[in-house]
Amino acid sequence: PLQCTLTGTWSNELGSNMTISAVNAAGEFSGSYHTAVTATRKSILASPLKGSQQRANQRKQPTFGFSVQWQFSDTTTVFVGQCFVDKRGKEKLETMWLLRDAVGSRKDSWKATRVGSNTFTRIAEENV
Ligand code: B9F
Repeated sequence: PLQCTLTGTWSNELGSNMTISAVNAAGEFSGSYHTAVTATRKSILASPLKGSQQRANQRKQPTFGFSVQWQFSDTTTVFVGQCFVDKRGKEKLETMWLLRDAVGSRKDSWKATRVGSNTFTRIAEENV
């Protein structure tokens, strides 16, 4: 496509998958995130995501943000990024994320946030 749309199923370099359902006129969307990694023994559960994209359908390469409430831990991740379309029409989501851990007290707050980046590419629904 010439224009990047977030709707669909995406996969990142960690092997995590997310599915974003329709983006509404206000640019808001929701979906489901299935992380491939967790760093604990707890079993992974698909977790809801909610976000919005800037000026949906007016920008070729829109910026967006969304948050994920993990269903198997007390933590939250927010992602912020931009959708790019290369000259072959292939879309990539370049993102950075912050993962907030739940710590017991304010004195432990300094160590509660992790940061990283992920690149997502679109995958066919049947590969999920
Ligand atoms: O691993 C996280 C978690 C929180 C408390 C125990 C486990 C939840 C899943 C986060 C998944 C991250 C990565 N997956 C992905 O696709 S979100 C950003 C990355 N992109 C141990 C203590 C705190 C974190 C790990 Fe935990």
